[in-house]
Amino acid sequence: MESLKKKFAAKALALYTEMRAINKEHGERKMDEVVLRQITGGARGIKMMLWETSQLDANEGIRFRGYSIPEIKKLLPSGPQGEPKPEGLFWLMLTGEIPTAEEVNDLTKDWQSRSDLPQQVMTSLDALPDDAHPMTQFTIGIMAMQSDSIFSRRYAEGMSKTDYWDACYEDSMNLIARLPRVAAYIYRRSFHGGDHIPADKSLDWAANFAHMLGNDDEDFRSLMRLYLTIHADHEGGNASAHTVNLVGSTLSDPYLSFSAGMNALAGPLHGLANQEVIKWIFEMIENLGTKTPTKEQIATYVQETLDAGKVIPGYGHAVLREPDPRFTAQRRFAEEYIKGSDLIETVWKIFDTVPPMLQALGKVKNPWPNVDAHSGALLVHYGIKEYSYYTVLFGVSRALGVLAAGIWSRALGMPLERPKSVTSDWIKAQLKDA
Ligand code: FCX
Repeated sequence: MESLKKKFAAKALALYTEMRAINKEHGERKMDEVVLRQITGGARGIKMMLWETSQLDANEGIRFRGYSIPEIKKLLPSGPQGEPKPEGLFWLMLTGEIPTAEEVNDLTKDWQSRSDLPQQVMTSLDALPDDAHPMTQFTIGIMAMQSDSIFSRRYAEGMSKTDYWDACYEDSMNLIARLPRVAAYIYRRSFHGGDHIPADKSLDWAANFAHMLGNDDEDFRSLMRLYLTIHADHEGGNASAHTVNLVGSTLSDPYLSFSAGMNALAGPLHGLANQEVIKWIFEMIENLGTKTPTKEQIATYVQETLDAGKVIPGYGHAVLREPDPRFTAQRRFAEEYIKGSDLIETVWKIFDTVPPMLQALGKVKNPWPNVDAHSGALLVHYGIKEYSYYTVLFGVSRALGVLAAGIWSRALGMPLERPKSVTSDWIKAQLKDA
């Protein structure tokens, strides 16, 4: 895949030079101000990181290199039913350009050629109990490949700083190529008695993943193309992306930094929310004794969840202040491809019910659904009912964004990340002095 690498190298070198000059001339320019609430409140909104691959607007949602989700759906090369191929998004995030169908096909072939798993991945996973959480298996599967890291090997051999991005690119391409196989292996060993399905090298990245999971329905392939595209990146400050960035800044290789990020994605306030949503809906259905709850019944159940001191999974966001366009894209998919699903109707009724109730609490900054509110119901429809697996799918997609961003970081020569912490005594002293 020399064309992608060459194209990236040219763009990265130009930006490296430009940013050096900008830093030199404007390095002391004030770009932000920090208030106490941000220090004690999870660093919300503090601008402290360069992240080329995407940017999040609180009202509009995510843009990948300037393109919104509807634009991506229209412009990127797609599968037979028109859903974008994630390969195209990866290309866009690295180069800033919309690739041609031929460029995307070449990238598919490149990833296929890199996708064979070393035996130690299967051996490591098979040593775990079948019921180990799929996200635990996922990080162990990733770490089992770390001994193959080109970046770590070349660093030990004395690689020059100017070659970091090249080694990082090769590791990232290998890792992305292999992740669907690792993830499918986990799914089949955990939920299908170890009855594994060999890869089909004639298929694109997402369709092959769908195939290895065990569903060759063309609609499911389309869902996987869309799903793996829209979960890929959400700028740099979210917990999984920021973790990959932080760990990568120490020059830990992409296997080490990506697996660290997956441990952040595995938290219920982040990626694990996709399993929590469907678990909460299934519990509601069981509790109410009906698969078609009314909005009034849903409202009662929502109130019980809130009264128990719990959050409503799939709702709220640290940055977004409108319904998440990733939720909307999944809703549009369901409207186009799926008819008569009680579960999906329930997701839509929850969407009509929850926001005013969260708003009424007076403290929730964003009462609207996020990406995780819809995905589970789509997956259940296509037979992926084992919800403890859902965050692995999110993780496979997230690799595209965070690893592309990691290649950018190494190419731009980003330094070790080291923000400042303070003690409560320091804060009190500042207030006294003021
Ligand atoms: N249900 C109930 N209460 C909620 C809520 C929800 N969905 N969302 C926020 N709140 C509460 C907070 O718990 C907090 O309460 P407190 O003051 O008593 O501690 C208050 O509202 C203010 O929180 P807010 O500033 O609005 O939200 P944060 O930026 O702190 O947190 C998350 C954002 C996403 C963590 C929060 O909205 C939440 O817990 N949502 C449910 C879990 C979820 O869906 N996570 C997935 C997010 C994302 F899409 C992803 O990463 O995948």
